[in-house]
Amino acid sequence: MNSQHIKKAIAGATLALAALSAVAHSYKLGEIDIGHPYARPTREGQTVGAGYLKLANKGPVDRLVAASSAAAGTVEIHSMSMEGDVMKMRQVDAVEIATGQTVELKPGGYHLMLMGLKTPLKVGDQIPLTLKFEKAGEVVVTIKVEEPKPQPDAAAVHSH
Ligand SMILES: [Cu+2]
Repeated sequence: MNSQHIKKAIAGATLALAALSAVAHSYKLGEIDIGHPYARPTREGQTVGAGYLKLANKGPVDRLVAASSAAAGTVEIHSMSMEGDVMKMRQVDAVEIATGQTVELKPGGYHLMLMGLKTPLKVGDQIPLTLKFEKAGEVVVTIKVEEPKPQPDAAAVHSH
């Protein structure tokens, strides 16, 4: 194999990987895996939405420090926690992901607040999102807008 062939083989393998990750809807930035970025649809006139994803870190401790999207004026990193019996949401500077740790941004916990949405989020929409990590740098992922899945457990609890 001459170097030209090797280059072609590498390009082919890279394409195959890209196709695979598109199906799985996950992304990789250095040692950080970004799994399944998604958001819920928003109502007409609602200018704020929330984005969720999973961060798994196999490398040195890192921090998600910023996010931005062409679909929103600004994207803030928020946490949610119970204070007494009230759910409080507040902006945080960063989400730390220790070595070997997986941090899930999910309803009721950390999330990305999409502020100043230009149009409501509709099921099936795909929104670009740039994530910035302190050490790993930046990566662009796609947020998919999905209908909330019915929770079988919640349904069982609510049926009398
Ligand atoms: Cu929030």
